[in-house]
Amino acid sequence: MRYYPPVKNLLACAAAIIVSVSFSLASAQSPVSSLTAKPAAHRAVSLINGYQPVWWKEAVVYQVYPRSFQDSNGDGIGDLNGITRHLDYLQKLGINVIWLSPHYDSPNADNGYDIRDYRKVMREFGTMADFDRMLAAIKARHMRLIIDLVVNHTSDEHHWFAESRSSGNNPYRDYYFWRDGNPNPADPSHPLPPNNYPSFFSGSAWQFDPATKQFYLHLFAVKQPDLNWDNPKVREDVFSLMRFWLDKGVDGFRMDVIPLISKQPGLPDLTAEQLKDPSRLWANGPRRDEYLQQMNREVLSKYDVMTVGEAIGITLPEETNIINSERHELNLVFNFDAVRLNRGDGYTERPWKLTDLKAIYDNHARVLNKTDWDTVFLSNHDNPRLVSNLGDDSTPDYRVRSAKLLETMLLTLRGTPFLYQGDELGMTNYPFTQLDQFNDIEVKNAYKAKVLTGKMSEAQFIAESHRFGRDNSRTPMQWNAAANAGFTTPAAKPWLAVNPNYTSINAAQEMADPNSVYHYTQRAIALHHAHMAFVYGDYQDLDPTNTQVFAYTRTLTVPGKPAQHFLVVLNFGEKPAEYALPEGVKAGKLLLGSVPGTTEASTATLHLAAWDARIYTY
Ligand code: TEU
Ligand code: CA
Repeated sequence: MRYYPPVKNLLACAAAIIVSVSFSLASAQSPVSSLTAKPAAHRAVSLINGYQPVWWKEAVVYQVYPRSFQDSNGDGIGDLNGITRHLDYLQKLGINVIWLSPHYDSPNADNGYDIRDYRKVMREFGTMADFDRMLAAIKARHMRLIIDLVVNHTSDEHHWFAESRSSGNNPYRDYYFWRDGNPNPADPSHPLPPNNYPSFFSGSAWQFDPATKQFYLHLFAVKQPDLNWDNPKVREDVFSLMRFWLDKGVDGFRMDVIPLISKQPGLPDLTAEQLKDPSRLWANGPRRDEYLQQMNREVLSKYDVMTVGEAIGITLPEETNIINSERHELNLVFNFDAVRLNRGDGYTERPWKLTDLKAIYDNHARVLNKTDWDTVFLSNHDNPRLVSNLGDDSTPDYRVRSAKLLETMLLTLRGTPFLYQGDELGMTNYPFTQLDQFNDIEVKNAYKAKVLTGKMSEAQFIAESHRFGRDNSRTPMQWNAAANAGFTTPAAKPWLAVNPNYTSINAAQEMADPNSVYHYTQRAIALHHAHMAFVYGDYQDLDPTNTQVFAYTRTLTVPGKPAQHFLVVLNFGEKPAEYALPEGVKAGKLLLGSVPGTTEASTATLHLAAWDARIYTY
């Protein structure tokens, strides 16, 4: 009997093992992604290396930022029909779950993270019929779709907020946080904010509303008022809109800033120390787990879904409360340790060493239990381009190699990998030189707060925003070398400028080049799917103190079968390295190498070129 056939239906297979009969494993031949929907509680499965096998643990996820993926109608804005057009591309790449950034009706103060109507599709993105067609086309390819759930806040144009702000005794008043201001001795007609909370997007987190002469709380933009989850009616309304999309057939949610839904009781002032904390640990309150458990009980447990929470403002040990499967909250969280490794406060750079990165994954392996599951997340729409951030985009050759190295890491570390659109092409940061090239509210607000107040020079501000600004990863997908990179029609004006390097970095060219980042990523994804050791295998860092080479093994042992051993070696930097493997580990058969022409195999000493990445089995 085959215990873990590559890219096969593990659940059906495991179930077959349990009943231990010799019926045909035909049911195990379908891909993982075609599992029939069944609530987790009803599954009878045997564990693999102590882990309960589930489709979302085996998935490779790809994030689509719809505004920047593909414009189908020449208005310069990406849309749902544009996504549908490229589903074959995504299928060929090998991913099996799409995470769609917000597609709901929104005035776009924060590109859709400010929702006006949760049951409508954003007009610029298309219609509900377009959504349904896209979803059906995704399912027809045996892929799945998770959508963004942004429910810490709404748009100020949501009808709940319109009602809420209209009077102090409106039934929706308590859907948001309204507070009296503090007296302002210097100017009694302009009260001061109720407390000293800063907004994530600069300035105070409180906005005075003249209609009722109170302030409302907005941890993000002024146009993103925070919902009051302490009000049970808010929770019911959110659960209801979740059911609306689940009943349509979506396969789960990525949950925006989910730890923030519970606030500190009484909203006390932050201490000086809390105010300085760049990870904002003050921002999540004591009822978070209670609310997530209620959401699980009343909604999530009734569907076969994947849920991933954006774990902003919480520590790794705290995160395990959310992802521990016995606590029935969410499946996964995004942990920011790696992606913010090189970041100080705001957009400032913090020097980092490879050993810091290793320590993160080592720590995850130690802190997370068999009942938990990790994500591997190195980039998204809020962070710089992967290759520009952690690799080297200074020469074409290093760009390609370091992009491949980072994709290798993403697809072989322990946890469900999340790829961000364009990283499979090695797309880079944009060469920003001036403020008017940015669209992002985070940058615009920071400019007002920092440069216009004289706290920072214009030049330094542009340099920092170029390094870490969110628009770096939001420039349009580079599909081909035609004008506007094939993102929109040549005559249109894209909502955000295309990176000028599109003539040399684009999908068409990379699909024609067997040595491209695209083909390499495709092969790395195929390896991830083919060998369950990359999913359920143990992780062992071979050399935690080595400052240049990151070498680790993934090992899967299943009773009665030979163990599967994989070795991943990553040379982080341009300096070549001779690397002697420790006792007991071999570079056996070479499965994948980032440098074309590499043949080195069956050896205990490796000769690594600049940004060399290799995957071996032994
Ligand atoms: O992001 C929250 C978050 O992590 C950001 O505040 C991030 O720390 C910052 O932008 C980094 O510079 C989520 C969404 O992913 C983001 O796009 C939204 O703007 C934000 O929530 C508000 O919904
Ligand atoms: Ca469009």
